[in-house]
Amino acid sequence: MASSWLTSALSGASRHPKRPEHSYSYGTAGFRTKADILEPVLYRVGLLAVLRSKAVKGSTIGVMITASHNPEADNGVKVVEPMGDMLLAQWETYATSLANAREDDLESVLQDIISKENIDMEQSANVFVARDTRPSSVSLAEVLIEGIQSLSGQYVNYGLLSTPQLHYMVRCHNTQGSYGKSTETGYYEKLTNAFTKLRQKNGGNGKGSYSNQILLDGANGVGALKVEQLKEHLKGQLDIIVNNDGSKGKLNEECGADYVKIQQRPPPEMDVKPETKCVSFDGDADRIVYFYMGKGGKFKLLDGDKIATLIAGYIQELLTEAGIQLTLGLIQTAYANGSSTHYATKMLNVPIACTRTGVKHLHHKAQEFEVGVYFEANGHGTVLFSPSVIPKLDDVCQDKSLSAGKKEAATKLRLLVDLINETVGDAISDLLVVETILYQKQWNIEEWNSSYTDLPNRQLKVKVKDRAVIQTTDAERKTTSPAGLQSAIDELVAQYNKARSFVRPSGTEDVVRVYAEADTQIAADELAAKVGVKVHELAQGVGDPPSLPS
Ligand code: 16G
Ligand code: MG
Repeated sequence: MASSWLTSALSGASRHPKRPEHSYSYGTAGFRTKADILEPVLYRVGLLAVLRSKAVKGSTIGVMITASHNPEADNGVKVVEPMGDMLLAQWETYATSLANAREDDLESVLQDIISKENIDMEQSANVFVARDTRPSSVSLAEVLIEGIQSLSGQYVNYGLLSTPQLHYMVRCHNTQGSYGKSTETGYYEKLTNAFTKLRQKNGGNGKGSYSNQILLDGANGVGALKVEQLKEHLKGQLDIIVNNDGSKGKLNEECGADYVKIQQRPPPEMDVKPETKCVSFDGDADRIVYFYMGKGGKFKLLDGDKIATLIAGYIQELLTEAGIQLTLGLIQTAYANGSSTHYATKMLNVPIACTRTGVKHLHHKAQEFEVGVYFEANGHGTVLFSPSVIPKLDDVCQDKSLSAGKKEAATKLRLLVDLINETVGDAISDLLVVETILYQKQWNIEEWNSSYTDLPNRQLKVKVKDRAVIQTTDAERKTTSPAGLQSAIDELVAQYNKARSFVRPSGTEDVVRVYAEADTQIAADELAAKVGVKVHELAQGVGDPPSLPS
């Protein structure tokens, strides 16, 4: 006779049947597709989250319902590990099998996970649930909860949260509050307490051209709502004006960090005056970019690389002032602008590591340093501090034999640790970190932007028969297949100044991505197009090859 949990799980699944024509994959950012085909997936993710919680002896697991920067009609779901990290790779595979299992196979897929992971079905389970502002998220959350309950899991439904807020809640809860209180107020209090103290310490002589005014593009998403709450705790220290707050426009439509980065222009809804500091979040507020309109109305983007170098440079300065030796590293991907890499190594003296695209790769690499700053150029990033860091900082703060200057620098670093959401890139926390540093330096956005000048660059997509024929190595900077492609790229790159180019199969779209940078925009455009033509030629391109700029 089937166990009662199994009967209950299977009968729930039959209420949310999976259609044979749909297939799903738990990719780098969870399941993500059209919202109207996600119901069976949400139910099964409910089952998976309970199993994961049981597998980690009842620690709390998080489930976030969002499709981030995708259009409003899409949705998605991702699972958060007990310390706030992303789901383990092995469990991504289980998630995909569960989501795709035919109803009559569901029992064996569940039994397989239980036996491989040696799960005690008597163990209690707990899941934290949150969602973004998509209209479809409400009913999808109900289906998810049905899945959790069918395996007798406990749950807390936080309703609307940003993705990083949910990651934070999960970590706080599993570390018995040592990371902070697992409430939304606890989140704002932790961040704004650290922010206020750092602001007092940094003093800001008011002589520079720093302005506390920020024009925010909330992507018509959850970040806009959360910033309004943050403002109550900031008590006027920042003057944040929220645009695209969801009151009229659609989520991510002509707004949001992805729009601004790809279109290289401000959202049309925003009235951007020259030199005004602007910030754009994505739909679930785990990405942030800054921008402004420079002289002559030229759009200027300060992306993840600019943010990362600002933060890494600040940490480096404080470590030097405090006389503390820690291994500090900046983790980038091949997309990082060559100027940012050059600036970090030559001017800031911060070592660089490069990983494959995808947040989890950067996150893992950052864990190899005592202080690991990681950012993708698209604006997703944070800082990780190894467990040895806080005791080292506390020692300096308390050492009476050290100078006041050293202790002060260590205290600032200690506060910075509290200001950063280490679980995942967090647009709100990153904004507070950037504003702290700009205030300390008394920089306006133009001064910050001039720390280095991005090399002109171009990205293109090439459609090919099967993008899996493109294989890469060296953190995606070189191709190993198809034969002859890498040598062709090398030859083309050699014809331009300060040039670099790479190609990689996209993880989220059926295309091959081409990146090129060079000393001028014309050169970067030409190089990207020529590399694109080579990809088309050597990897069985579909449709027309990229055309060369005229
Ligand atoms: C996903 C990744 C993002 C990466 C992007 C690349 C996460 C949470 N998200 O959105 O980090 O930059 O994919 O897309 O890992 P691509 O493979 O299509 O270029
Ligand atoms: Mg996002």
